[in-house]
Amino acid sequence: PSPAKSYLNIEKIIDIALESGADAIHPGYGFLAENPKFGEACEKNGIKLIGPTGDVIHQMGDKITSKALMKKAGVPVIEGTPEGVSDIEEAKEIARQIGYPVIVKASAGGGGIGMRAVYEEDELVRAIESTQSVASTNFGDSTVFIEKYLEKPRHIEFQLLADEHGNVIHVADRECSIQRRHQKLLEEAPSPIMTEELRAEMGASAVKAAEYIGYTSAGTVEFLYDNGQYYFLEMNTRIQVEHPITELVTNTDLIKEQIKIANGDELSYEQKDIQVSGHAIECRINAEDPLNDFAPNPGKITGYRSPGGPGVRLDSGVYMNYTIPTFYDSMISKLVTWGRTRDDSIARMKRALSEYIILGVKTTIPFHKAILRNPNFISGDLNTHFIDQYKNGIESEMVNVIAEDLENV
Ligand code: MV4
Repeated sequence: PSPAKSYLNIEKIIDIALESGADAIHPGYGFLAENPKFGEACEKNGIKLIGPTGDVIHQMGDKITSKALMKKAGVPVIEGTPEGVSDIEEAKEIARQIGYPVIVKASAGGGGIGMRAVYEEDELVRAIESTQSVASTNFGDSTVFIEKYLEKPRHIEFQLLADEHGNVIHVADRECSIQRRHQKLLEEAPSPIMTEELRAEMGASAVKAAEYIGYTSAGTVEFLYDNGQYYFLEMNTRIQVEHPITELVTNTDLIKEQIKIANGDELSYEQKDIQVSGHAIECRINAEDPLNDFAPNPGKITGYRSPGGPGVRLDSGVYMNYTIPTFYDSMISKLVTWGRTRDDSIARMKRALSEYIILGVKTTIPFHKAILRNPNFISGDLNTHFIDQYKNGIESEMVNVIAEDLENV
């Protein structure tokens, strides 16, 4: 099954929906979720797309637009240029005012493509030109802007639910700092640094953001957190891969809520119903070789045993003898654990990972085992450069883990 023939074939999906009499489609969290063509195709055929409106997806896709809207809404944003920069002298002046380091970002950017940190004025012109060129090639829009560069921020995001009757709530926070090349690998809820006060404050900002733009459905506001301050980064106008950790700590069903919202129902929860209980961790299990730059490793699964037991949730798309195709994203399952405390959740994840056997393809399981042994991870001392920062330690721990696993076969 090539992508053209299956899940990315919009026409075929619409045909199947019409044939089966479905009046709504959940687009998942892949390419269809924020695809305007898919939204239009659904609308044309009288099928409700379970998700936000095309309007807000479009608005939040442009970084300058979304940042300006959030500033107007009263949500903290990172200091920078309010519009695109083209004049080099003006750019230099602004960067001087902000103070180095600054970052040049493409307004149409995404997935970490089209941004460059700049540490001194000498590098500024080249950074602007190269970011413009990358942006033009990748997004067909060369608009760039400048803002203060935060060197080691945390990525903390807030889950939102909004219905078509104007009710908006936040469903608490997730810490997503463990990323590699802008691919999240391990997420947890709540953030290790979260307090009730900070959650109330950041959550209120996230709600304000959604209210201001008239958001509906499930969504996420991403913040960078640095030095006791938080700043709006981006809004994700879809349900995300890591939503299960939120479900486990808040005892909610986010997909059910999305379906109810699309049906015109009111939210099942009020803000006061959302209480965080315990701690959840998600490890993304990808068919990748973590010791070879996370190169995709598709192929046939020749041995399989899944973990289980208390506090373990496995959302999986694979099984014994399944062949992982080359066409798609390499994520094959999500292993999620819940515990009363962060330490309990870590202990359960370690046990679950030790039970989880996947033979025939290399996976990210050894990477997760190594992370869970890292003293800085255990103490909750995280930032978006964590993996780069501890690369050598993580890699040598992976080698140990793999050797230990072989002994235990
Ligand atoms: C930043 C930043 C530091 N300072 N902006 C990365 C994805 C892109 N959409 C925005 N990103 C960043 N923007 C300022 N002013 C650091 C990052 C960043 C990052 C952010 C979230 C999660 C992981 C990250 C990894 C590297 C850089």
